[in-house]
Amino acid sequence: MAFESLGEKLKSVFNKLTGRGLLSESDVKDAMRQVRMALLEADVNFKVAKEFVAKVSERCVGAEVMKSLTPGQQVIKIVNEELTALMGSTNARLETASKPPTVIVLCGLQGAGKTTFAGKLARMLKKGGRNPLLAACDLARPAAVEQLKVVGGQVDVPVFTGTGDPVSVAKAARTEAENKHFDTLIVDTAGRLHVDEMLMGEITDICTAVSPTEVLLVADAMTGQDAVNIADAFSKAAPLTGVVLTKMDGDTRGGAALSMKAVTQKPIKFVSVGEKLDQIEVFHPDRMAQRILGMGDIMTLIEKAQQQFDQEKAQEMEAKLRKAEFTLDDYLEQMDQIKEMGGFGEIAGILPQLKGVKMDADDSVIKRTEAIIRSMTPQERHRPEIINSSRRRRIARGSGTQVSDVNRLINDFNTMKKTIKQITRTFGSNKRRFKMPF
Ligand SMILES: Nc1nc2c(ncn2[C@@H]2O[C@H](COP(=O)(O)OP(=O)(O)O)[C@@H](O)[C@H]2O)c(=O)[nH]1
Ligand SMILES: [Mg+2]
Repeated sequence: MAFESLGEKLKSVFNKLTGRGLLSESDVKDAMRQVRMALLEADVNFKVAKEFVAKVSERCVGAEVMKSLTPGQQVIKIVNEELTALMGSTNARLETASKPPTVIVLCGLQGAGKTTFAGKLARMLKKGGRNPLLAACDLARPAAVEQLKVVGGQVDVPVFTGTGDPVSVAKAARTEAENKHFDTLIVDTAGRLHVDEMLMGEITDICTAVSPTEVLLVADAMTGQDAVNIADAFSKAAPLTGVVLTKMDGDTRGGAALSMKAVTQKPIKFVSVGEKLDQIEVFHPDRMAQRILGMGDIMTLIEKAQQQFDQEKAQEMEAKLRKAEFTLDDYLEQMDQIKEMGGFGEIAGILPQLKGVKMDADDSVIKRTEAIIRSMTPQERHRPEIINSSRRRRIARGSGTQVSDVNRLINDFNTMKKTIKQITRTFGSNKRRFKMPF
């Protein structure tokens, strides 16, 4: 998985900082040296890594962190914010032309994934209600036109083809799009093995001929800093508006994703995460930062949660969690909501902190949990720490379960409570963005 090694290294740096008292300046310095090493090992551009660490260090030795009672969490928060800023802060959306068609030219080296991405983008736009046309302007390889036709067929989007030179085919495709009222034209172009003048000339001419709204460089994330250098070279030949990083499903170390914006000033707009035509993601810097830091895709989880949860109830729950008043009664209520969200397994998949909590929210577990909690006294429900072994035996008897079931429930509850507390602490001061879904 991409970024795994970087994420693990950062986590081990943070682990040394969390769960302890005040941080000294040398603690911070030490941690930042390790963060810098981790970034360089992930193939992040040298200058970018240096500037990143300088920025984070400056904020970390500020009063806000040094005097905080949870300095480790503050450091993670700052790193998270700066990683997000490094990758462009917000999602760079695809522009649309004020007068259709919107023309999107794809360029890049051979094998980068242009043709595959053309199909993915066409599919995504079509699903979003647009009416795209693909244009086969890679006339360098005999099989290239055929390949795009196959891809177009798979996503049910027509492919414009022609013979002659790529520039006139692109021009004709634009006319076709205008006449037949396609709102978007996606132009697939030829690649080369290396950046060379002929290729650059061709891209320049195609762009002049079709006046594109978007010129996206498609680059292989696995090539790390090479991808960044290629983007730089292409931006001299064509009015690049953004970058697509492909093969992010491979074990890329992450350098391309982290350095691209800072070095080239071009935002990453999409990532391609597999060979199948639905394996495309809109690039969100904040989500990527959280993924790198091993916090899971919290925004995705929240979006999912928000569809399911009553907002007010979630806020009430969040307040309770903050005051650590989360009780077994609340737990019982959560079980039903977790079930609505697709079960605990799915949540744990998005939010790795919850992986330790082994809990299936299938009907029988929920029924058993309910039975056990109903057999507890109100005091036991509010202060589970008083539940000793004789109480456990009584509860098991009363609920028709085993003592081991009671033990498991109390353990799960404690783990969940602890984990949730950790998460709220990390994100607690970032209220606007983070709402506890539980
Ligand atoms: N694993 C993986 N393979 C990809 C991805 N995108 C493209 N490929 C593969 O990379 C190869 C080259 O892709 P293609 O679209 O023909 O590249 P082009 O020469 O730039 O048009 C093909 O075998 C694709 O299946 C991706 O995101 N992940
Ligand atoms: Mg191709």
